[in-house]
Amino acid sequence: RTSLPRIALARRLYATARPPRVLVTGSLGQLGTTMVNTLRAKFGSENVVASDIKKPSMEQRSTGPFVYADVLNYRALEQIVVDYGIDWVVHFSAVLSAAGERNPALGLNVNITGFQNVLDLAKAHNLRLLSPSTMGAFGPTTPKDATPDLTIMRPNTIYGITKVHMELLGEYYREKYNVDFRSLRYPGIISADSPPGGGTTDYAVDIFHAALKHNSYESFLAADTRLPMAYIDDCIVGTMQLLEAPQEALTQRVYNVHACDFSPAELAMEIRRQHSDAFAIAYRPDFRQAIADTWPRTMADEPARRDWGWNPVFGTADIVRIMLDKLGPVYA
Ligand code: AKB
Repeated sequence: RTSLPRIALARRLYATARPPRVLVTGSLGQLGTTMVNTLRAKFGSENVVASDIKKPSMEQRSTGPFVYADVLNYRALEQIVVDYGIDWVVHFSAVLSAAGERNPALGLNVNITGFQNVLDLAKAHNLRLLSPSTMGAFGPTTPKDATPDLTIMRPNTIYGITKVHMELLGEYYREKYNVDFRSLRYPGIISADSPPGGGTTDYAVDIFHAALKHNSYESFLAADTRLPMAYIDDCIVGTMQLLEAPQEALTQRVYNVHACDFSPAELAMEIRRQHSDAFAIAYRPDFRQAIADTWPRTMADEPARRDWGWNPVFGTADIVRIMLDKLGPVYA
């Protein structure tokens, strides 16, 4: 009689002591490699399964398990979850804003069907699911400054529409089936380690490569297009914080996160200050300008700070310094 609760207690202790087994989809994208390394450092290499439909480099393959995973194939995903005893999924597979406008069918397929598959998997196998959203979920009628979590959301891009769908469906599964869905609305993410893939904020990475290579850059966004941004380390720390936050701490399931904001002209000015007075920038806005024009200039993120400790530390000048330091040797 007395031993049963003890066994239950021991089982609970064992269950909470064991590190989670995490599957990362789209792990070869801009955020995936850093996120996989961070998860492996924390939970052990063998507990983090990286996946993508692309071939990893020898280095990416050498740090732990890597599997082919097409998010459009529910059964194949399910086999990975079962074979590896997955507890948590970080779902990075997505077609970004510019790529989605170039290929709407692909954007709809990956962002809607792919998400539906991991969400159903989370429901069937009791998984925690973190799937990032974006400032691109806002639209032309959203207030542009200090945009709050709850506001008008009528995006006019495939990316934005699919991400609003993702947020609402995730919340629905949370309410209806108790799926542990979590999401954060990323600003533009800046990283020296992996290239961005088809976004409207890609200019803020491309500009550093061009500055070091040619000392000049042609921006596809206009000089004064202010957008929210974050350095990748802040982004990964925040993503880990939300992923690991106790359920009780979360008062909502989708959170804005904002670190800093700048325009192409301001970024160019800081590059001139830190790198070379002669750095030249020209502006030739293309179709991505129309996308950026519908996004916030700044986002309010108090709920993320309050509920799970979002606290970015890198500002514009820090980002410029780090990017120049990291990429400098590549072009020396
Ligand atoms: C994009 O530009 O599409 C992304 C994003 C802000 O989600 N970087």
